[in-house]
Amino acid sequence: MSRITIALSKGRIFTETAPLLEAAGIRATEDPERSRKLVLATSRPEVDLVVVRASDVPTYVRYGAADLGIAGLDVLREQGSDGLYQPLDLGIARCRMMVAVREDFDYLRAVSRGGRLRVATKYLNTAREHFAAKGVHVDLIKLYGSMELAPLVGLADAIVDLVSTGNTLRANHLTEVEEIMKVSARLVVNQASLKLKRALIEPLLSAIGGASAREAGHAAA
Ligand code: PRT
Ligand code: MG
Repeated sequence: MSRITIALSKGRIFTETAPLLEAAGIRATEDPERSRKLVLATSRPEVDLVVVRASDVPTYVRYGAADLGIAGLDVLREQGSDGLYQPLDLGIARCRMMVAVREDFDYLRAVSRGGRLRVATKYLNTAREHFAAKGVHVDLIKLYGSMELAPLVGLADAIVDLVSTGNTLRANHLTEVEEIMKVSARLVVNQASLKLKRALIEPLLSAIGGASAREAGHAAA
């Protein structure tokens, strides 16, 4: 019998995905937040979960080390989704990718003067495309986290980062000036797996898709 491996990250993606997987009869037999195991068995003997960094999910799926994966649109857009079939918007882990600056920084003036803007981000490709489309010249500074600090200490004029409640920006006297895109988690599938394991994967996609549509309906109600 063929097996299915699903790659996902712990934290908010795992927490918000768990009810959707449950609808497909998939429940992890151990809590990934507590376990040190990286391969988790599930209530379905033919399905395993692999717990990886959020930004590593597309890599596992692209190479077929995982058949399915759950990743934010931020990660997929930044890395490109070549070789990945992207059938489902799960509507979870929602946030938006924003340009933000210090409250006392005049962004419109800086942009209209045509000078170079220093932008710190971990999303280099997405930021480069966004500012190129606007005709704004930028010097990009790659960071791996805590982007919000960069404008406070003079490392950058602006950041490109994810925002959900806006609390982190407010706490650091930063403000949103542009939305780059709305983000939610997507289910991605390895294209060869989809062909070779269609009989296993298609029912999973419809159970997970059905559950996310029901959750969206409840959220809207
Ligand atoms: O933490 P690690 O470095 O391992 O990886 P990661 O940060 O990519 O993983 P994780 O679990 O933090 O995020 C996984 C995915 O969740 C992201 O790829 C997004 O698609 C999605 N997501 C949804 C978010 C947020 N909301 C979010 N608010 N990811 C990060 N944040 C951060 C944001 O970067 C900022 O620092 O939360 C902070 C802002 O939150 P608010 O509520 O204060 O606005
Ligand atoms: Mg994080």
